[in-house]
Amino acid sequence: MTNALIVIDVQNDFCPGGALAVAGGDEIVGEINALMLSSEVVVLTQDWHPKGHSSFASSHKGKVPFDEIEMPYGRQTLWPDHCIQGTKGAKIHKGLLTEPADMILRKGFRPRIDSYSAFFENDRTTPTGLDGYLRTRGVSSLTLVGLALDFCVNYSAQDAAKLGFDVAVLQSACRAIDLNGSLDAARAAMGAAGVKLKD
Ligand code: VGL
Ligand code: ZN
Repeated sequence: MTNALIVIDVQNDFCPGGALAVAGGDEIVGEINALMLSSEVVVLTQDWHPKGHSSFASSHKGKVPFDEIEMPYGRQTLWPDHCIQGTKGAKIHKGLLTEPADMILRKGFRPRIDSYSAFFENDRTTPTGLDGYLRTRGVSSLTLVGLALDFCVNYSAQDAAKLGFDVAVLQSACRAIDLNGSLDAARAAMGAAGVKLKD
């Protein structure tokens, strides 16, 4: 049974000083570096939005960050502009090792749809290709870490469980945005999906 470490969105914009800073987002870097060095398969993900992305509040007249709107694929939280392709904010945090990564998967690059999950975009059907990559490498179990626990880690973990992977989320190596109870809701949803929540 091959295990893969999936490191979600440890990027400058999700760390203190970034556009969508997650409290303590940079504190997890050391623990993740150590995990990478002892993992057989390592995948990093990178939130990678074009300018004017539809998940940005600035792209919708009269909307402010953290409002919600109805998109053709369902409800979407609107965010501050973040992780714009080629900017400093989109770069992987400089403390995070990238040499141990076998693959860096970018997501959220389609202008009209967001992608929290590393497996499917927010319509929950458009695949990113990660499922095929992991299966063809013989991976059957996953350890997820990174940012943010209640959004991209949560969506990725639930999708991975639905796809049949044995999934653990290592919470000590995650930090959350915690928007209107989103952290408790995420933990409950991951638990119901069969994701193992580890401290
Ligand atoms: C994320 C909100 C918007 C995340 C990405 O990485 O959790 N959250 N884009
Ligand atoms: Zn994003």
